[in-house]
Amino acid sequence: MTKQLYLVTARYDESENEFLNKIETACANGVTVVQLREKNLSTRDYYELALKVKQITDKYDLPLIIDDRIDICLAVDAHGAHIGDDELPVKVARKLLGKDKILGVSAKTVTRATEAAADGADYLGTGAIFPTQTKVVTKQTSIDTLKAITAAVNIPVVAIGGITEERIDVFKESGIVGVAIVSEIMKATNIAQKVQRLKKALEML
Ligand code: TZP
Repeated sequence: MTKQLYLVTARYDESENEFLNKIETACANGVTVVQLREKNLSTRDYYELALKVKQITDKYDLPLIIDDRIDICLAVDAHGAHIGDDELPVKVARKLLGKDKILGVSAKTVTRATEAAADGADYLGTGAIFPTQTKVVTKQTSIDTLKAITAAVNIPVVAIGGITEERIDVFKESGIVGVAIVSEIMKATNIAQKVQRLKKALEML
């Protein structure tokens, strides 16, 4: 089955228009999901940005997931929200989101993964698999742990962290449904080409 290419956004030193254009290029060239991930915006700014990103994802008929913020997910009627260890308990997040929204949960261990699945997660994000400059990561997640997680749950798992075109091979037979990527796409000099090449690499899994 075709693997998911899950774009997680990051804004660098660029205008909002450039940022939105990058997302649009990625959508036009084959990413299958977009997660808007902002850590330092005010609620109002996050909301306004989410509305703009949703116009793009709607145009390409792609799901939009909002990182960390269930309120913003609901406010802009995004498809779902993604939460990490420091956010609300999974059960509570599920209750707030309702049944119809997608709930993604970060899980680095088998215990966290099985609990999250039991508590209502729709999919898991597991990593960081490789070193990453996008997030401070205290401990990387091994491919063996990733495989143990995919074997332990019956919800989809996406791998994240330092994933590049050249590294996609390592996910052969890992049981993942796809990869989540920030900088390899958002920092690419040619995003259209990068996304197409990542898609090609994913076809080999
Ligand atoms: N969670 C684990 S690693 C990571 C997140 C959000 C960042 C991944 O970014 P990149 O640039 O693809 O390494």
